[in-house]
Parts: sequence; C-alpha cells; structure tokens
Amino acid sequence: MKNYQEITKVAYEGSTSKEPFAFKYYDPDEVIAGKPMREHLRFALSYWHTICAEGVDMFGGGTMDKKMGKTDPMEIFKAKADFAFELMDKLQIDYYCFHDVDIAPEGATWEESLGYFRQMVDYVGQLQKEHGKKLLWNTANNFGDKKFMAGAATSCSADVFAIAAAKVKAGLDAALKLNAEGYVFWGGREGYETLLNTDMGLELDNLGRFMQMAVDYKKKIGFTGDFYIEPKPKEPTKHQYDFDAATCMNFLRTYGLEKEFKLNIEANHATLAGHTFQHEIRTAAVNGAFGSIDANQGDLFLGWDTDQFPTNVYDTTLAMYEILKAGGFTKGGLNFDAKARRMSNTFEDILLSYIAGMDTFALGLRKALALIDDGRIDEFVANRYRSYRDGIGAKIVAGETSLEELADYALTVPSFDVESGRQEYLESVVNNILFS
Ligand code: XUL
Ligand code: CO
Repeated sequence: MKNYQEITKVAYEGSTSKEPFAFKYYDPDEVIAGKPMREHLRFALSYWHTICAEGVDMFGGGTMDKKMGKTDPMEIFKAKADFAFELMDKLQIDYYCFHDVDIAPEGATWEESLGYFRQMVDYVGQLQKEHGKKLLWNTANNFGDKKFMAGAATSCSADVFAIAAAKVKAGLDAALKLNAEGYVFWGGREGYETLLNTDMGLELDNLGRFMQMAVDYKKKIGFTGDFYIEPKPKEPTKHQYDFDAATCMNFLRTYGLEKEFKLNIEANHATLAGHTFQHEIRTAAVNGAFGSIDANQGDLFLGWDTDQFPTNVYDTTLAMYEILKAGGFTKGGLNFDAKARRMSNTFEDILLSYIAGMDTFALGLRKALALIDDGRIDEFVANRYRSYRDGIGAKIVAGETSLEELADYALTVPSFDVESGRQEYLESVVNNILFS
C-alpha cells in the first residue's frame, strides 16, 4: 500500500478497481438526478475526530500522535489546520466542521482563550480561501471542561450559564466571519444524572432562554446560516434533554423556537435512542425540520456512541432515500462525526476510513435513486392510503367532518378489512435493488 504522503488525490476509479486509495462509487462531479454527487452529498470532515482525537479511551492513552511534530501550542494548531485542509484536498471534501476548542489552544483565562480562538479563525479563514473549502457548521464545546460538569445552559450555576453564552457568541461571530452554512447546538451535558439534585423545570426554561438569546444575536449580526439542534438520548449524562428528534421538536415548540431551528440527525444517536437512523430523519422531515446529518454508525451490541465510519449500505440507502424525499440538503450536509478505530492508527487509515464512509454514502445515494426510479415502494405506499383521496377519507384529510358524521358513516360500512402491509415483499424489493 502507498503511504499517506504519496497520495495527492483520491480519484474515482469505479466499482471494479482494487486500488485502496480510490473511490469505487463516489464520483464527485458525476451528475445524477440533476446535480453532481458532491452537491447531493455535501461531505464534511469533522475536525475533532480527524484532526484532534488520538485514540485515547477509558483504558489507555493515544495510539496516534497528531501534534504534527510541533511543541508550541499555536504552532501545533496551525500545523493541524494545514493538515486538515491538505486532507480535504486529497479526499475531495468540500466542507468541514469544528468545535471552538478543536481549532485553537485554550489559555489560562477565558480572555486568553478567546484571543487564540480569534487568531485561529483568521488562520482557517485564510486556508478556506486558498483551498476553496467551506465551513458546514461550527459549534461550542460546552461540555469538556470541569466548569461544565453540571451542564452549560442547564447548569445550576448562573456564572457557568454566562460563560457558555460567551462561547456561543464567539462561535457565532466566527460563523459569520467564516461564512458558515450553519451552527450546531449539541446538548453536551445538558441533562441530568439524578433528579434528586435537579430542578428540571428551571433547567429546561433556561435552555429555552439560552436558545432564544442565540437566535436574537444571530439576527442582530446578520448571520444567515441555519441553526441546528443535534438530538442524543444519553452519554455523557444519563438523560439528555435533547433525547431524540421528537423530544427536540417538543422543546422547540414549547419555547416558540420551531421556526428558528432544524435538526442535525446523527446515526449513532438514533440507535442509542432505540430508533433507526431512517426513523429520526423521517421524524425531522415530517416536522419540517430536516437540516443536516452526522454520518456514522454504532455497534448494536454496544450501548455507547462508538462513532464508527458508516459502512452499512442498507442503512445509508434508506437514509439517502429519506434525505431525497425530504428534498435533499439545502445548507446541511453529511458530516463524518466518525473516527477510525483505535487500532487503525496510521495516517493511511484516516484516508481509508473516509473513503469507506464516502463510498458507502455514494452507493447509498445511487441505490436510493434506484429505489425511487423503480417506483414499487412509492407506488405501494400511495396505494395503501388511497382511501384518503376521495369520499369520507378526503373529508377527514380536509378537516371537513365530525365524530357525528363519521358515526353515521360507520353504520353504512359492511366490513372493516385492512389490506396486508406486505413488509416482507417490500424488504425483498429493497434487496432486489441493492443487489442488482
Ligand atoms: C457527540 C456529538 C458531537 C456533536 C457536536 O456525541 O455528536 O460531536 O456532533 O458537538
Ligand atoms: Co455529532
């Protein structure tokens, strides 16, 4: 196998290629269903996993050094940024995502940290221009530091609430400067370990107030990117307030924020919530809140967020099917919130894991379009609900009937037979498309 330096650009070679550092299904400029694959998929590199994480786990230290041979903190972060943009070039990835602490060193005080952050925002802004890349979204790490141990916007400390707000303000200033397509709010430690020490009502109201202030500031500075909430049910806290897509929608509606936010759906968070990835995307879509995707996969036998690169084509096909049905991405995209396994600890593995993930979504896109073209599934569903297109069904849908009218109508129905749901047949149609 070639080494990392030898690979200047991962190219599309088609499904018969055996070259490890080539795309088999992702052909960025190939136009399918009216636009190039790169515009359908809008792949993004996650800075925290790819540029920062070194393989540390609960039982052992790093297995990979990403300090880029530097020792001075600012030099380390500049070298990491140079590496990130070269990597995006090699992989033909157009977007990236970061937390504030991913791109800049932390100082001894907040003021010092803010200074470093602003310098690094300018630095990555310059690299963005030089490499022709865009920021899909940024976010604040309001969970890692000790001060956030009881949450950020839901902390029991008003001072911690204030520093969390300061970090979001700095993040929105950066988003504006870097012309980001969006800004993400993932709950971090917004949740609880035990209700014995928790004022849930105050915490949720404070979270609502925090989000409203972020919306007000966004409007004030004229940031036009999308705001996303990223649902997750557990980890790090036992119960996270942004449990799943439906819980997030309830939160947003309670605080009158539903028009200001969309959802960033992560595959592994969906499965931790006991849902399929497809279910969470559909839930976002039917609520008019489909925004962006954190692309990864979990291990169904493990109860935590393993953040593996997606390689399951069945899941990516059904995910892309939902995304296409939701109208595709507007400002969102597919951010690989995924890390190579601790044992996949070389720079070559970074390329190989992105290639695997990008090809799996590219194949998913091709197969989802084939499912839609084939038409059997859509036709089945449309036919299944045909009773709502005329007669009493049309009146129900139009809101033009009543319990009294329906009670009278029910007396005229000779029998109440429901047709077969044909699940196994439909699953065989998916297989037929996948393997032909
Ligand atoms: C955590 C997670 C985060 C968010 C951004 O599980 O997914 O990386 O995507 O904070
Ligand atoms: Co995520």
